[in-house]
Amino acid sequence: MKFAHLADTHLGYRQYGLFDRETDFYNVFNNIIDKIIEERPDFVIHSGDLFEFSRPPTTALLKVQQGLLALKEADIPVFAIAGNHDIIMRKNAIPPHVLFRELGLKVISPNNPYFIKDDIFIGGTPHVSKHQSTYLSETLKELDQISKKYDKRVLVLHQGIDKYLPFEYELELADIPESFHYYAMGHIHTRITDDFGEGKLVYPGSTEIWKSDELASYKAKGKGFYMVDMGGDEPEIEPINMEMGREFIRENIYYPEIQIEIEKLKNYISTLKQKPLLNLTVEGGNFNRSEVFEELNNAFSDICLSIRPNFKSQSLQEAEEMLKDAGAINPRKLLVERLNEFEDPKITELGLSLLNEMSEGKTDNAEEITKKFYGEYYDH
Ligand SMILES: [Mn+2]
Repeated sequence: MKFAHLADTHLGYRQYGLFDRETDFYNVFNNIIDKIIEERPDFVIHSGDLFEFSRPPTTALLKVQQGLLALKEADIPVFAIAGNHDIIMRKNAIPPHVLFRELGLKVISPNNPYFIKDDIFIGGTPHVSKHQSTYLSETLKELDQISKKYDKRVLVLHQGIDKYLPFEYELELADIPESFHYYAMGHIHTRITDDFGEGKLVYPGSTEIWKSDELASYKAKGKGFYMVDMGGDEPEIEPINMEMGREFIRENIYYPEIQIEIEKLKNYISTLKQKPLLNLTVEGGNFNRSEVFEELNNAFSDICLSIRPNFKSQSLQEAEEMLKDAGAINPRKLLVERLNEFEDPKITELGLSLLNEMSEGKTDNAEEITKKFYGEYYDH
């Protein structure tokens, strides 16, 4: 008895507003469906964030329809939960997943908290916010009770756990029942496999680079999905790596050597099959930002999909150091004072994280944080 486990496909996400990036996410999804059919599992589990939004673009819906149709023809059912991205934070909210029930998508929800497939218990809950932690622990207790009637038990969740996500978790490891054989997790975009209770706890990770800081873990651990064999006493897991067509280049360039660095990068980029995404930080020495910006644009605009430069000239670095030493102005302290006037810790937290990201020039991170904030608290 084998199944495929994936999560965080984020279909419909248009990174940096680029149509090609939206297509990249679709392409890897298509490739995964083909690979799953080749692997011939008995079923598939998708642990949430199938879509980027609770109201996905039509193309994203179409890609899922085509994928599910192919799996249905291969007689492979799919069990899924909604993640924090594809659910509206409202009671009795309906995720877009329900559109595909006729195509063999079994939606695990408060109304249908579990399914039995060939004597395997597959149960869970859609993403639950930190404010509903009591509901979450009660649901877990109920699932634990019901599942005990079955020999093989799989728990499907889309949550951050304190052990792996210490600053943003909704669930503590201690609150998870230990009686399941496989914990099919979603939410954390890095691949994680761990021993837990009687079995394995697995985050398959996102299938594409959703945020540029996922690059390091992608290089170290790869991206893709897992094949899980439930035949033995303990599940056996095998990572299946998917090739990503497009490269993400993140480099620091020392300004005095900018010409040499540009040539090196151009040579490297000429070896790539697809235009890469280029994330450059120019630092050291005194330089004129707009001149360097133009220089980078001239060098790379035709051969890269996008160029995102950050600049840190010596004078700026020195000024920052001086301010720190003098302790005269503390923008962070001033900001917190003003934000506290809203009397809402969520807003203070939002303001501070935006300050952090934007003072490092990470505008894409700031954009994600803002979207997520509005998605969680104001998307009705
Ligand atoms: Mn996600």
